[in-house]
Amino acid sequence: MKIVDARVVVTSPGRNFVTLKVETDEGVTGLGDATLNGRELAVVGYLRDHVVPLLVGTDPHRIEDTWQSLYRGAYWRRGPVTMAAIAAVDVALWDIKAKVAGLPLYQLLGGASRERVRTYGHASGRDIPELFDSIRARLAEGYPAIRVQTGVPGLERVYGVGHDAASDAARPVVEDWDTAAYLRSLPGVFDAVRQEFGPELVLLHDAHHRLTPIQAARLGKDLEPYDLFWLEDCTPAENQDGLRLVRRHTTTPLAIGEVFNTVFDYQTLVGEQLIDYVRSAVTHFGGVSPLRKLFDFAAQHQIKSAIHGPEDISPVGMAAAIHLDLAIHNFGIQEYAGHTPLTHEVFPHAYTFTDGYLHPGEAPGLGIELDEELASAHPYEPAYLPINRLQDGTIHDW
Ligand code: EZ4
Ligand code: CO
Repeated sequence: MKIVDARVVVTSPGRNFVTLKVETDEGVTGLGDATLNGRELAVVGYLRDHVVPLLVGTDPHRIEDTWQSLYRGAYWRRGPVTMAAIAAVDVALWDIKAKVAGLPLYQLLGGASRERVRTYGHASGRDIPELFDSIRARLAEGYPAIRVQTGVPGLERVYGVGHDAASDAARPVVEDWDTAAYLRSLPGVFDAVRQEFGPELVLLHDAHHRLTPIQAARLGKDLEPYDLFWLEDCTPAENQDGLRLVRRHTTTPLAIGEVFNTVFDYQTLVGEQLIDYVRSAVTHFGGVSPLRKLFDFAAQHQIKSAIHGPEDISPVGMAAAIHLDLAIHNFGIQEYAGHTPLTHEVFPHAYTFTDGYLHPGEAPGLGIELDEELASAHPYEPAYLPINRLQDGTIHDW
């Protein structure tokens, strides 16, 4: 079997998605997601100009060898553009292999370790009443776990609260930040949520890398009474040493990794068990092959999976995630923000979301297709993630 062509399709059925379609001489095709929110076209160029020409003529069954040749052969290691491009190839080749085998991908990854995949959804509100309405909406959709984000008193516009959480303008929108006000207000928000919704609802919170280690340690301690499932991205975790301090001071579980793209980013965090959940996405981590290896490394330290699943992971990336979630032993939870109805039409899929749980379905391969005609009717639209400024104008981490 040989790869005869590979094409990159960019479509924007609500937001931008980059998809690689690999074609073989036997007519079997595979899809991979290469979407890098706000930097989409960098990955398109990487794939079109430097990866597709290398794929044509190779054997699609040699997934590991192809992965290693793209990773090592580039000489320039790691980074989100490279790893998103390699991820798209890896996932497309797994799709082809599983289709040829006539099996859903999870069967090739060891088979199902559970019946269904638990998810969490997003609730947010500028104030408590708006937040409660949002939580009730997620509960009505069946979500068994909910990420809670709120406005901060005195701030006009906070990331992910009361508007589209990601790429929503052709230039970055400016949002506000004030760490002291946030640290003062958030414990009261969780107190109100617990009083309204009781002790059993599974609650999460994302700090979007905004805190220093000592601030994160304080927040973790202050949130302990509210029994969070996790506190996510409490600090910019590329400073891995900082997590030692956070960890010494709080028993609030920690989740990190959506911006990481190789296992090397996790050496200290996993090796010293400084976190509880690894958050990388198939799409940004070089694909199913390396993410599976990360989960095996994490398992040695009783750390579980929590694959990143915002709206900007395409249904192709989501499908790959759900197959992995079903197969691995140390599954924790799957983020699932859902997609617009038009996105589901552009990417018809076998996976299902029922009562808050996902299942990859039983179609051979990833169980996903791309309606190229519909995709081409919704072309790329320039869009950027917002930026964050303190009240004096200083740029801040998210
Ligand atoms: O900010 O996917 O946990 N989810 C998140 C997301 C990310 C976006 C960035 O593209 O933090 O909302
Ligand atoms: Co996050």
